Amino acid sequence: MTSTPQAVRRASPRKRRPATPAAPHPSAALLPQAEPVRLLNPDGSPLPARADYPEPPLAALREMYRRMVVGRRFDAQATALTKQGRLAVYPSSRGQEACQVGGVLALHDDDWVFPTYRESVALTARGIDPVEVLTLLRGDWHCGYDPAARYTAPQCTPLATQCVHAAGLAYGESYQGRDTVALVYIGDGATSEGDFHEGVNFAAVFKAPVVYFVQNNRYAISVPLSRQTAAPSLAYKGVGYGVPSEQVDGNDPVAVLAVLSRAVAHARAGKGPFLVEAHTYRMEPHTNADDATRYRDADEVEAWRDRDPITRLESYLRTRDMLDDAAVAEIAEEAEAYAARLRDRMNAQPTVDPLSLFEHVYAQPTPQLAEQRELLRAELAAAQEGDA
Ligand SMILES: Cc1ncc(C[n+]2csc(CCOP(=O)(O)OP(=O)(O)O)c2C)c(N)n1
Ligand SMILES: [Mg+2]
Repeated sequence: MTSTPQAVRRASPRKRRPATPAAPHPSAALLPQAEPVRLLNPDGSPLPARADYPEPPLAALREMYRRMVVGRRFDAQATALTKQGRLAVYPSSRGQEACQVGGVLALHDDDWVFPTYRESVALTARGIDPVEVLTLLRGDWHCGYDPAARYTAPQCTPLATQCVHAAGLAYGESYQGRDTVALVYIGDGATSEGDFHEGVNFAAVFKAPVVYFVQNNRYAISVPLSRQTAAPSLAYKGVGYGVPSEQVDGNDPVAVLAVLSRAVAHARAGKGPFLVEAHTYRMEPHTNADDATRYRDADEVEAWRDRDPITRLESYLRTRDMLDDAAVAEIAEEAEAYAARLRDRMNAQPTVDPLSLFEHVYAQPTPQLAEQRELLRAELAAAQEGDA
């Protein structure tokens, strides 16, 4: 029996049209790479070179090392000054030095920095007098340095408000035909604030040249990252606003400088804002007033000690003949002298008059402020009498 035409049709292979390749999703160009960019292993040995993030010049990396070492010594000194009653409070950035210094080195001197309370090391790395940097943290009513002369906004304590300030300044600069870039330092927790989203959105719509640099140090005081976000990376927060982004190993100084340099170049070229998330870790408590043992394990802290950004860069620079024992000792001595000078000058600083808190708030103090001022004045007088 011969087969039916239907059976023949079923047996013959189907001719398929070649599939048209799917167009790339429009957001693909905005998303960060799946893994944080890394150019050094944790032991400082180099990873293969990459075309998208060329290694910064060795001289810049050596200067980065110097500023990181001096910055860490400054940071330890500032913590000690809180114990001596010379500072009201100090948020340490120990462990985050690659981010602190990398952000500054990626900029021109007349680009703007918008720091938070945690960026004292970034500001000293920018060349601002350390006594001026610590003025606010000593409890004074002003930020200590001249923001316009230093192209550096006051250290911002209300979370994320600097995101909108930076968008406005950067937009104003580009509107006036200047190619200034504004770099915003912001923490992981603060990306949950409305001002972060409003700032990023404004900057994107108006193509303001801002680099939003998120130092994800895993905690917002005691709140771990997992309680802040379900996103795979904080850098994903850019895509909804049309902002390209990248994530980087924040304890790899070479990668941090490479990624930030590219982000700054993007903003300076008039392409609008860029978002970088650096994965790093806060080695110390939130501030000297915090007890981090109440919410995190010592093992976790120890694991991050092995990824220290300073020893990582030091061993890399040694293999590239950019550092030897003598140079390391010389930089350590420089850091020691820097801390000693700071200590002496802070000890000579006048104590801040608590009543100055009420000045410069309003031209005409409100009745409530006047009342509070009188209460404080009476309390201080009573305390003085008690001391006598
Ligand atoms: C608008 C506002 N809300 C709350 C606070 C209190 N506060 C100070 S620091 C902080 C945590 C911020 O964490 P993160 O943004 O991750 O920065 P980090 O301190 O880790 O550098 C909070 C909630 C604040 N300063 N401002
Ligand atoms: Mg944080």
